[in-house]
Amino acid sequence: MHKLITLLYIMSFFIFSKFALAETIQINFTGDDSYSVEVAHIDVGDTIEWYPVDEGHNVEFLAGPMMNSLPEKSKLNAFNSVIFKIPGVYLYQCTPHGNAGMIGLVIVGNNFHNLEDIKKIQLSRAPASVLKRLIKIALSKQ
Ligand SMILES: [Cu+2]
Repeated sequence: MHKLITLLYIMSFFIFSKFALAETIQINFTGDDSYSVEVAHIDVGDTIEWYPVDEGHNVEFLAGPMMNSLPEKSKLNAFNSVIFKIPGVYLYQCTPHGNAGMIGLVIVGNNFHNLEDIKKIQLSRAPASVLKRLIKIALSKQ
């Protein structure tokens, strides 16, 4: 019995510490018009920070689990930070380079419930093909 209680205690520690220790992931804008991390897998409550290491880029959300309250579009060349509280798949692009394929995915809580909505987003040829590749990567890591 004592062992069971100890085990439960240790398990609860891991479960709660996972929520308590929210992580921050860094993504850079790169010189070849891309994001340094194209597919980010994070937990609910984690933060993503985008750094304007290369000029002329930003972060504009195109889709997410709550279509009527997507994170705000960031300014060009600006640091951007978003805390993700709702599980699901988020799609974003760089406003000037989205049509060239500068897009990224964020998967929050390993939750793909809105993946079909993400696939339905109208994109031009280059980003549509990048999105297919990124979805494959995302699903392979789930
Ligand atoms: Cu860009």
